[in-house]
Amino acid sequence: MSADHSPNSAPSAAGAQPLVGIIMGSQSDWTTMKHAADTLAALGVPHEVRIVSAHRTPQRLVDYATTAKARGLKVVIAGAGGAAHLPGMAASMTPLPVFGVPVESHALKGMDSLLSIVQMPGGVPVGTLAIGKAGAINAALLAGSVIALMDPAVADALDGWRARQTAAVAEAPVDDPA
Ligand code: RP5
Repeated sequence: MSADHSPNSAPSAAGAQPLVGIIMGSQSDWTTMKHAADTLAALGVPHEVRIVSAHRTPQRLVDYATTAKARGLKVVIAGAGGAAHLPGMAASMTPLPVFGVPVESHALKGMDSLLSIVQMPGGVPVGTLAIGKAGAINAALLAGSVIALMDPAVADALDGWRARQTAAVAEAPVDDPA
């Protein structure tokens, strides 16, 4: 994996074919979407990260979504906030599974993002995750589960991730868990 996970960075592993594309509507979404990139990196899933705005760069969105499958991507993770049309528009232009992450907005705390992403018309699915960090992590875990169907190394990494998560949960609470 590359250490540079900033939006518009090169594919995550030098020379590796990205299997998951992470797109987001704005640089301001990166704080949230970085959790998806970090989780994919932990699973060893090659990925790419791009800023693609449904409203500010519509042609970039068309180009990205219509070429995603041919470029070898297997899953798209799309994060956006407010009038969050990016995941749905991406889903309308690619047959790949699209997981949508509602980014927490200032005005409405991400409820606008959530409803914009989840209320897709029948026939154009977006798998919608939770608002914010948890949604970004879970989108990456779901993407990893898809890749694991065809990649035993990723399946093993996913099993290990779950086992470590379980092992990290204490039997009983303490006053100061620092
Ligand atoms: C959306 O508008 C982006 O996904 C972002 O969450 C929100 C605000 O964007 P900025 O004004 O911070 O660029 O398109």
